[in-house]
Amino acid sequence: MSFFQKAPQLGNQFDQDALLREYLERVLPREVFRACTDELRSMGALAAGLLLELTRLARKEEPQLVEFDPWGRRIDEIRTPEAWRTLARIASEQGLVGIPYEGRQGVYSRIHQFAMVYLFAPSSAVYTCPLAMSDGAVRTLQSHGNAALIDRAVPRLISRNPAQAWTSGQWMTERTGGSDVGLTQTEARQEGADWRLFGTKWFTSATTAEMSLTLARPRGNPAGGKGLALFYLELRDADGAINGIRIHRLKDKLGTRMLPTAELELAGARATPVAGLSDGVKAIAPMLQITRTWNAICSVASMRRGCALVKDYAARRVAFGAPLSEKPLHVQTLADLQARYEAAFLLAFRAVELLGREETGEASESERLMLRALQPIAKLLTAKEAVAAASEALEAFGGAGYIEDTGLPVLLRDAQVLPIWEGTTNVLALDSLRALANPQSLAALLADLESCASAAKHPRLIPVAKTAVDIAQRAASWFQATAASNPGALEAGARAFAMALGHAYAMSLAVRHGQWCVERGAGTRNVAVAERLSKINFPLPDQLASLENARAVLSPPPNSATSTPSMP
Ligand code: MFK
Repeated sequence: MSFFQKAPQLGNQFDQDALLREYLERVLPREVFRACTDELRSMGALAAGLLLELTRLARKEEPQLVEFDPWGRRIDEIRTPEAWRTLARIASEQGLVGIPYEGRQGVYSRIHQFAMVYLFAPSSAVYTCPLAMSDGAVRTLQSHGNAALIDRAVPRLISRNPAQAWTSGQWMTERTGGSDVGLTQTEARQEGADWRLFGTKWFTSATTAEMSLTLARPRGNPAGGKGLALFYLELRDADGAINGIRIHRLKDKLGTRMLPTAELELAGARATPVAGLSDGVKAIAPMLQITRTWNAICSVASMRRGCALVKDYAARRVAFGAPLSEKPLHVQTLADLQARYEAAFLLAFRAVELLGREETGEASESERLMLRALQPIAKLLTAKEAVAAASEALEAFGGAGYIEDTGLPVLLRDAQVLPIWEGTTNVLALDSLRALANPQSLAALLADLESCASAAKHPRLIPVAKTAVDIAQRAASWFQATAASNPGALEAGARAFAMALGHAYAMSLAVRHGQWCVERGAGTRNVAVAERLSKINFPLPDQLASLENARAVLSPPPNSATSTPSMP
């Protein structure tokens, strides 16, 4: 008789997600939890049904750039499939950008929003990208208080009416690079009352947006990030004519292929300064803080999707005489995936909680400092974890995980962008040093970590709490000693430092969550998660080989040829 493997199945992604429900019950007042439940459940159903089908359709028909109309006029139009546009409609109807600005759940509105985003993201064909940038644009415009731009753009960006809703781009990357934004070459020239932009943007994500925030250097300004200014522009006028922009091509990317990412030229695009004519990097930072939070939540959502698929499949797939779910080595692998996902979840949502408190004026000074430090740490750790998890999840399917029409490989390809865009792991590690340069920030983070760890009463949680505090204190001691004495070693250890500190903090959050679950009679599953996390090693910076060793490893062998290798 022929044998066919069974495909993994997804049920309602809210009902099947024990961690999400426990977490929301813990952090939300009962009436807020009740108020959000119906919406979350219906998003959970969409994520396993209609959205999943739209994603499958969107993948079949990638966006196309149409440069000219049939009569030779330049139109620079990006055509997206019907499925992508339906995803856009659903996102706006569900208020995925609007929820925190509507503020129905007060200080909990960001948790409400990001719980919805978390359910939406893995079935969204990466429509989360334009949403993240739109959210970041609202926050940026509001934080600069430019009333005319706020009145014009914000109601559209947060609209639940798809016919009125806009999305925003965030054009920061040029040929000079995506990390060192101070090298931006785009020039802003004043012509009468107008500002016009001239330059090339090398990566612009979701270029179908109606507006964008971008950086340009007003003519005569000095080099570097301080000489840049933040500009607002609209891509088309009321008649649909493009605003001095030429779209050169769509990027041929490893993943996120449903998302139109373009290389474009600003050839006199009309633009408006958002916040003065200098300090552009600082002015766009509010955008980064929001999009990096989206990135962390989308990373966690990707990990959750991998876990859900793999767990379901393991119960169906029989090999060597038993379901995979009964095989000891497979059980170990799946438990690692699940525990690491739960740590990432708690870390990312902690950043969300603090963001909500900051935006509603409820955050204390220590919470504000902690949030600033936690954002880069949460972004970098969850993104790295998401790639590793996607790779492991594919492997758990054997060969099927490598076959396109199972829909599995896209999980890995789309995850790989998460540690790249919105700042690479190393750039974010350096940003965490920037944030922690204020000694009160590290003190605030450590105090919160210790407070979470001190929730441990269950005998199995007490040693986990101790491990979390020990790791954090060792990381902090290294940071304080090295920052004062050896900037080179500080930079070289920044990634290990941020990862270890993030892991220790996540462990302390898992301790607090595990204790809460025990106390409400929900069993010891979360205790087991915390115990497993305490066995995972993230090397501390003082355990790494030194920078001198790294340089020695990379030094040319004696008498080596000096010819320059070329790309294939
Ligand atoms: C799924 C959801 C994801 C959505 C994805 C959307 C699509 C993605 C499209 C993109 O990827 S867009 C490109 C994203 N690009 C980046 O994230 C840039 C990465 N590079 C950095 O973040 C660099 O660290 C940075 C450009 C900020 C370094 O520039 P500088 O000019 O060397 O920064 P500097 O001089 O240290 O800081 C300038 C000011 O900004 C300082 O303030 P002061 O002038 O008051 O001292 C900094 O404190 C402030 N600043 C820098 N980073 C900050 C910040 N403030 C708050 N938060 C930050 N993160």
